[in-house]
Amino acid sequence: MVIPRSRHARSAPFGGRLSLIALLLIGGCDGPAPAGSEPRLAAAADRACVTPSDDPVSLPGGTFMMGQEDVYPEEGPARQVTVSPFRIDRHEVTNRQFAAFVEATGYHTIAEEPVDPALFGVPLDQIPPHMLEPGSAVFTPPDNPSTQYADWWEYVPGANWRKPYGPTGPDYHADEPVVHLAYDDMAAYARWRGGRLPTEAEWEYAARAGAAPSTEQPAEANSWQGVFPVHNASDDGFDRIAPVGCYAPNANGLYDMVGNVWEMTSDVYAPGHDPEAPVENPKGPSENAAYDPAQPGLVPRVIKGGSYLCAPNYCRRYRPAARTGRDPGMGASNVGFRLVYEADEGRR
Ligand SMILES: [Ca+2]
Ligand SMILES: [Ca+2]
Repeated sequence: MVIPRSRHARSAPFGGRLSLIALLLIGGCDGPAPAGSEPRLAAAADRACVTPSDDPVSLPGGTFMMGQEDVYPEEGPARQVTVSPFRIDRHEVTNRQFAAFVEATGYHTIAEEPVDPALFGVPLDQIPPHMLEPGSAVFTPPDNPSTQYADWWEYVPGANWRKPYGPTGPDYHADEPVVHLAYDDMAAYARWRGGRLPTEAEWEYAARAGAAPSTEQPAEANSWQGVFPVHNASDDGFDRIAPVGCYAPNANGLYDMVGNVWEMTSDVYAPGHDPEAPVENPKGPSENAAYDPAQPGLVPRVIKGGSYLCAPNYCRRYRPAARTGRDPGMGASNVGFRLVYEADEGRR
């Protein structure tokens, strides 16, 4: 079976596409930045990574304080919300899991398809030719010190989930989270798998696991130690993406909710929570209300929890409340996802 899919019709005008690449670490990230990190490190010898599992964790649901008010403004106001019981993947969706989907369906991801020039909304001769080739945005440390985030994000033709660092880089690692997927790619996988993308409320409830909000950089999460992007100390054992399950799980038994890769949710993004929104199983604002000042003209989706690139001096988003908007029409090398399943639903 070949699952039809299309590039997200509402995404990727020229400015949006460029701004996406520039904003992958995302709006409100404080911090400047000069240069250089080293190639991938092997797993730290003292980190024992669990074997990935297809079995989700059942959560009872409940009432919790969603949001945080002492870090970035888009995370507030905090408010009490309730989510119903559901099940959730123990870890980010891995390349091995996504490969099984591709093998079963023949699915081609959006990053593997040429880019429609019409999506840019400008004359053809104004579009950089390489941006019309299949590809995706890859974190590429600059050769020289820089304070411009556009200097460390690069649109790399040939980058996709199979070749996450581009055509000259290594193949995917089976146990690492799949990256370079657009929203529609994730949704197609979810339909095949019998799950769905979590709402932001479900994701944050699962990630918080009853703990109080903190502003500290967690020890048990793949983030960035040192001054981003000048020096990646890799004290946590990985200077790039880690295989799933190499850090201790949270109190819900979930791995890498915070850090490693950002995780997509089904909510559309607006900068801040609506204090008037429903408190029972909130699903975020309507598409008409979606707005990201950093990406005007797009209908961004909320991504959660930060990535391996989040450092104390830059993008302190290694927290459950952390959120930012993402163009759903294009993937990147630091964004993945996991699925949720209805509590009473069978699973293939
Ligand atoms: Ca790290
Ligand atoms: Ca994560």
